[in-house]
Amino acid sequence: MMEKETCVEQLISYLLDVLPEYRAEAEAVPMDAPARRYLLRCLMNVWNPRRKLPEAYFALEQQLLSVETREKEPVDVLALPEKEPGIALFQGDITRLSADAIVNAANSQMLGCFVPGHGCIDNAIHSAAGLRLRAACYELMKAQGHEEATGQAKITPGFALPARYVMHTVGPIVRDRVTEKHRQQLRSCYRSCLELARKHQLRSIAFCCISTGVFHFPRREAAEIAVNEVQEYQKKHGDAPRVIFNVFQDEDRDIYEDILG
Ligand code: AR6
Repeated sequence: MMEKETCVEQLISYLLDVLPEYRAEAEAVPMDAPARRYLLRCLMNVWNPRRKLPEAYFALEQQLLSVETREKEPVDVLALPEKEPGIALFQGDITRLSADAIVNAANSQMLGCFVPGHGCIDNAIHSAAGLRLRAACYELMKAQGHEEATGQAKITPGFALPARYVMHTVGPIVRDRVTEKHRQQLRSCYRSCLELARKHQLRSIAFCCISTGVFHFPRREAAEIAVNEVQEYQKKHGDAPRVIFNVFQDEDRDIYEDILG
């Protein structure tokens, strides 16, 4: 592969060809490697899938992202110790997980996060998987013809991620207090993903803490619902996949440690 920095510059240049409105801003970004890499991420985040990129962009992006994926040291989820039969816990970045599927906390547009450099999981997953993920989501959503309902899930390849698939699910948005409907919708997110996993005969699935960030579902209650739904499902289906609860923050780790004993 060409030098990483050259690769980043080439990818920025491809993106600016289809996003000329960002050219002036991009030119003002200093030439140091971390700033240029961040610029690339931001341009990827704002890319509209109707602006056609050349195949060469996707090929080069795949090269860069797969090197970065290796550098982040993928974690084999089947090697994680189990908290109870069929359930493991992992604290850290979900884009490191080498699982059959990781679960993304999406929104109803289901095209990933368009806010440049945003810290949500949707942004992290799309940025690490590459723009073929947004293109794949765009095709699915175009075929569907309407926004994704809360509690449903869709599956795409993982592209440059170490995970084979990504499941995209839309959790409930909590405004002031949690209602029974919110609880049912959150249960449904977990169940829909587990159903998809079984349908695709997957052996492992890593869930993030759906809805507990931007969507404001209280963490403790969300974790109780998540664990309960997974346990019930695994009890009912002998061929249910191994589940990894992926926590990011210490507070969530403590909650899951407590619930899983
Ligand atoms: N790895 C694992 N977990 C993470 C990571 C990561 N790299 N980054 C964040 N988290 P959120 P939501 C955790 O807000 O509440 C997006 O903009 C984070 O600590 O990402 O379902 C979508 O486009 C939290 O526990 O998702 C939607 O518009 C969890 O991921 C909206 O946010 C979920 O936080 C969805 O909101």
